[in-house]
Amino acid sequence: MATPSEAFRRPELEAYWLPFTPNRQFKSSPRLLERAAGMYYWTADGRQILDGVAGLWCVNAGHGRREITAAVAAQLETMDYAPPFQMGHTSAFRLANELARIAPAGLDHVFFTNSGSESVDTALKIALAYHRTRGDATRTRLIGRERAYHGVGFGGISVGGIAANRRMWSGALLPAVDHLRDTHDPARNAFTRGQPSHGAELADELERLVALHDAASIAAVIVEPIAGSTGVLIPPRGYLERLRKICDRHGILLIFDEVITGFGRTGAPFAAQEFGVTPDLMTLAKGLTNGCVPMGAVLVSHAVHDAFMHGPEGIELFHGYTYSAHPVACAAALAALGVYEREGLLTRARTLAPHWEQAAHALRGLPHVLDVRNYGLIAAVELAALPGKPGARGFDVYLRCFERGVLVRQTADTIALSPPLSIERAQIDLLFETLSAVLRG
Ligand code: PXG
Repeated sequence: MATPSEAFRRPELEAYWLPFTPNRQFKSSPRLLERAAGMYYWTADGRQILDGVAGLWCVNAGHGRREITAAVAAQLETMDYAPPFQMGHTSAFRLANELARIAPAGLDHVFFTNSGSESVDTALKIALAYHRTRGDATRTRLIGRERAYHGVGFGGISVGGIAANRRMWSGALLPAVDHLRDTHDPARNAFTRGQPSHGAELADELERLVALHDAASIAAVIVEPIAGSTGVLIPPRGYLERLRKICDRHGILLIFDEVITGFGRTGAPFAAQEFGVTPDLMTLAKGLTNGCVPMGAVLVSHAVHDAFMHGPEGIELFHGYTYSAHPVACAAALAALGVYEREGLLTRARTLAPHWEQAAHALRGLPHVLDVRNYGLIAAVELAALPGKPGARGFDVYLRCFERGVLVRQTADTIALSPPLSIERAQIDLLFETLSAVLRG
C-alpha cells in the first residue's frame, strides 16, 4: 500500500536531491519554474510570477539580459575554458581591474572563486595565511556572529551562526572560533526605518572576546554588513564603525561578507561604501554575474596582498579552484558590470529607497506583523509564529504569495524581499499589496 505522499510521487522528480528544501514535501507539491525575463518568472503551468527576491538575491539587473547572454555566448565560441594556474586570460585581468575600480578605495586585489561559500572559505584562509606569513603564527582564531550566514563550507558554517546549519557537523567545525552576539533587538528597534539607533555597543562584544582569548590569538572577524538570510538584520548606527576601530586597535583583520549586499542592493556599489567603513577583505558572489553564471570573488586590501609578495619566489598562496576566473564567468561578470553602470543600477536602490520604505512600512498594523525593517532595496517583515509551530506561518505566507503571483523569501517567520534593482515603482506597490492581501487573509 502506498503511503499518501508516495501516491503523489512523480518518478521523474525522484533523482534530484534539492538543497535547503524539505524534499518529500516539495515533491508532493512541486513548484517548477520554466522561464524568466525582466522582473518575472513563468511557472511550468504558465503563471507569471513577480520576482521579489532577485532569484535568490542575485539577479540585480533583472532576468534574461541580452548583453550578458551575448557576451557569454561569444566567450563560449572563442574560448570555452582556460586553466587558471600558471596561466591567464585577458578578461580575468580586466574583471579584476573593474572590480578594484568600483570597490572601496584600498581594496585593490581580487581572488576569484565560484560561489559565496568558496569566497568565505577563501577569505578566512587568506586571513590566517596573512598573519602566518608575517610571522604572527599565533593568530589562528576566527570570530563570527550569531545569526550569520556565510555559506556552507566548513569555514563558513564554523563562523556562521545558524544552529541548524552547524548541528550535524558540530564535531568537525573549525576549532578556534568564537561568535559575537547578533544585533537584532526588536524590543528597542522594532519598525525602524533604515539603521536602528540602538545597539552600537554590541560591537564592544569584540573587546570582551579580545580580553578572553587575547588579541594575539585572533586572526579575523567576519560579519555581513546587513545579515540577509536570517531575516535582514540592519546594523545599528555606529556599530560597524566601532567594530573597525576595535579591529584596528588589536591588529585583527575585518572581513565583510557582501555576497548579498554587494552590487547595489544597499544604494551604493557595496555596503562598505554605503556605511563608510572599509574592511580588509570583502567576499562577493551572486550579483557579480547577475546570477547567470556561478562566480565569486574576494577583494583584498593592498596591505594584505602585499604581505604575501615578499619572501622567496614561488607560489605565494596554495589555494585556488579549477574554475577560478572561468572565462565564461568573467565574460558574464564584465557584461553585468557594464549593464549595472550604464543603467545606474549600483546606486538606483538609493533613489527607490524612500518609496520602498513607505510601501514596506504600510504593512505595520496588519495581522501578525511584529516588525518591519528596511535598507536600500531590502526589507523584512517579521511575523508572529503560530503557537508551537515556528516557521509554519512564514511558509504559509510564502506559498500564498506564490499562488498570487509574487515570489518572496521566507526564513522561519520572517518574509524577506529584495527584488532586481531595475524594479519600477508600480511593481514595488504590487509586491507589497500582494503581501498585504495575504496577511489580511
Ligand atoms: N555569504 C552570504 C552573506 C550569503 O548570503 C553565502 C555567503 C553563500 O553563497 P553561495 O553562493 O555559496 O550560496 C550567502 C548565500 C536566503 C539564502 O534564504 C541566502 C543565501 C543562500 C541561500 C539562501 O536568504 N545566501
